[in-house]
Amino acid sequence: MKEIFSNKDTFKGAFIAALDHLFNKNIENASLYERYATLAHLLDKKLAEDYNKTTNYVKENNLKKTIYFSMEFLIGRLITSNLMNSGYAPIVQAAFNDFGYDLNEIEQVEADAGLGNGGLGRLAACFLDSAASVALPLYGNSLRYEKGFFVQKIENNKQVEYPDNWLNNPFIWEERKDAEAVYIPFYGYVEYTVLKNPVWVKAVPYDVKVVGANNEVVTHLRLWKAEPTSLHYNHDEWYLNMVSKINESLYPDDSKEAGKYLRLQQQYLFSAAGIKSAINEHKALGRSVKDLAKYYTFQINDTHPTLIIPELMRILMDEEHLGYDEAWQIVNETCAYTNHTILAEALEKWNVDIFRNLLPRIYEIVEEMNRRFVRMLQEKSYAENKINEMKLIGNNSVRMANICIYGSYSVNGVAALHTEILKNIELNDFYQLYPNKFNNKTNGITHRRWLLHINPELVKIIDKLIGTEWQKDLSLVKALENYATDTKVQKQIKSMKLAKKRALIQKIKEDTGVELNEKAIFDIQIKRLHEYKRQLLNVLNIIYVYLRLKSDKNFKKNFHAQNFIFGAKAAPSYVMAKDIIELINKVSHIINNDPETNDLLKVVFVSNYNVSYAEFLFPAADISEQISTASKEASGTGNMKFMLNGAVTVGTLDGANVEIAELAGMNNEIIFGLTAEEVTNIYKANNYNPRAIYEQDQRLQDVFAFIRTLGDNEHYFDNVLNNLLNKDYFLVLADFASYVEAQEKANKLYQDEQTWYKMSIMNIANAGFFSSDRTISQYNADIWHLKEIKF
Ligand code: 26Y
Repeated sequence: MKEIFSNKDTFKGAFIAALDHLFNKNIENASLYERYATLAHLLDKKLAEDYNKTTNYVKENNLKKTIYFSMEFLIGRLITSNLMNSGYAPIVQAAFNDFGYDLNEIEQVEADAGLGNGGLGRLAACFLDSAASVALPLYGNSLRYEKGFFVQKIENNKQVEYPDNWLNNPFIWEERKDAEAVYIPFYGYVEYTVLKNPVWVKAVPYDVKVVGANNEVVTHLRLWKAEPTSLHYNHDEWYLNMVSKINESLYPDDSKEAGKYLRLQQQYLFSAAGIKSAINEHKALGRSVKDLAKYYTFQINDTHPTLIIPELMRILMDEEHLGYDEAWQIVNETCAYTNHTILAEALEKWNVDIFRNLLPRIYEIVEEMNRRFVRMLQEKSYAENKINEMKLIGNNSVRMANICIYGSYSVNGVAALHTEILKNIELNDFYQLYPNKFNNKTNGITHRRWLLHINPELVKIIDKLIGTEWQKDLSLVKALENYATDTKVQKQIKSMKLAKKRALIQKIKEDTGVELNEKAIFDIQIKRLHEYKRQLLNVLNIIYVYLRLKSDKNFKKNFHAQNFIFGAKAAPSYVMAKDIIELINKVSHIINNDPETNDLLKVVFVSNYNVSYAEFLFPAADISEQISTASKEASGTGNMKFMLNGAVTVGTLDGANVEIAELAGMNNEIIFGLTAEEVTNIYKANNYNPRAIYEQDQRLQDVFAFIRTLGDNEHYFDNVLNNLLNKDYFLVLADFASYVEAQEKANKLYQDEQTWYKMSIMNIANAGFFSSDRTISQYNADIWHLKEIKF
């Protein structure tokens, strides 16, 4: 294999032979898929060498590992990162040029691995890339979902969900490892700590290689698949159906009881299987379970893998026969927890009956943990109401975050502000109890995908000015600051943006039929649809601008054309979020077809926003919309991708926006709205009156009147409007005036090119901190303490 990728000619020869061998085709008659599959096969085989080398190194040097447990890994297309990180992209590119193949087109044949739905899953994917790239033995652990997060189509202005059958074509990058299968029990009953008569499920690992950048390190992401096993005596319909459901989809509908069982079952399956395979490996290497913490950290990505804590207790006590205290100490030195949520309703809780029924022995262990935890609090003279809030089981539910904090040696938030809110407000009781566990790890993104891959135009500009070393160490991009006011460089940034806008314009034209003006400001909000992210605030301003363009000549004269672009999926059962999608689409049709404003204002909702779409959107943006209600967005990571590609943030001081503004300079972003502290005070005072704001603001009245005309009947968007008037929990109306002002300021600033591109360059130059290489290095320095793989 070695020689195949060593130069263009050997690669060409191998490719021709493989195409013939695999598909009985030649260069001319091979289909796009066959070209792709042949390339992927060859590359995966080649990567196996580095994978084996890495595996052996880690084993022979007895290196500690981090297992990153996450329900989601939103990895997108692997062909992209694998070609780039392995360093073989230029050879393949050259060979394909000779064949008359378009590598880009071939890459696009690969379905996005949509094993996630949002920020948390994409963060996990960036972490895999970064950990391998900084040569740390970190391995992902998750489920092999047969269907990814749904494919979104917009029909009749509404979101419609279609299944994402991403595995329809074989997933070339995975390797099934039968020999490492483990068996997981559900249901049954407990007699003297022994689980009797359980329903056994076989869990088989599928390993997907993760390639470090130019360092020959290849780790893996382990995806578990549930299968029937002969350990279970009766393969009846119920059993087979139960097993087959486990891997069917990510976040199955849990509005009914069966769905809740299924979700908990998914969580236990990948948690228990991951722990079991780590312990099997640990013991096979002749180590004592008492030394587990020396060799593993189990990082818990949000609460979904919480069950590793009681599961590890179970193994240590029931299978390894350690005493409770000794087992607990090991668990407490091995597990670490990352929190990604502030919204109280998002903190996971499981109904006690479901939990106990599905996982009887695990429930007993959680009960015992709870008993000891409560006793400890009592000994410390905690008041009863405090204890009731903090205990692991309360109000008939098992509280996953509480288990995580109690069972972990590290608890981290994902941005400075987020961690402060956790410490001082949301988790303050726990912080007082365990001040040393709490720490911050501000999120990051892999600049390899989110700059090197998606924006070669910008890479070229930077390379020319400061050399190429920054590609390895993104903090060095800071040197670009020296050129912030250089008009020649500013012009280069402007033409980079134009090139990226043109590519996006073409894609949007193909997808939606809407033709965007390339001279306009590209103002983009792409993220999950959630009320706290306030896509609604964006729409209200758009409508206001539209009405003003039609009524105020002076405003129109001074307004620079602006394209507002949205991409967002709403959870299938989230009615309000779906209403907002419909509102955006309705508004866009009216605005885009109004000849009076047509050349100045366009609104586009791109459907099925995913990693691959994101790759077109981030580089084309002038304005990054980060307008969540302050205190609600834990971090955001899209904000960092925009920044790195030279967009200016219009945002609240929320999540990582705070650090973005600090690093790039407050005057290089457009910050508006209530602060987190003000928001908290409004909630505390409990006297927020959105209707009063509405009644005093003619603009809001006009915008609402416009929305009321959109329905099929007069009351169509009542749901949305009444919510704003009567409740407005996310303070949309409170921030409206300030947001309108920020938008006006942005539009004006954009017209002053020297100022705008200075701001843009300052953003790029200060994005170095947001490399996930930095984030991972901090996790390692403070939490994991892994040694580097050094060949
Ligand atoms: C349904 C329930 C179990 C659930 C499913 C998914 C709860 C939460 C999630 C996902 C949360 C998520 O994606 N959080 C985001 O994590 C990012 C990475 O840290 C942050 O940047 C972002 O602010 C946060 O909303």
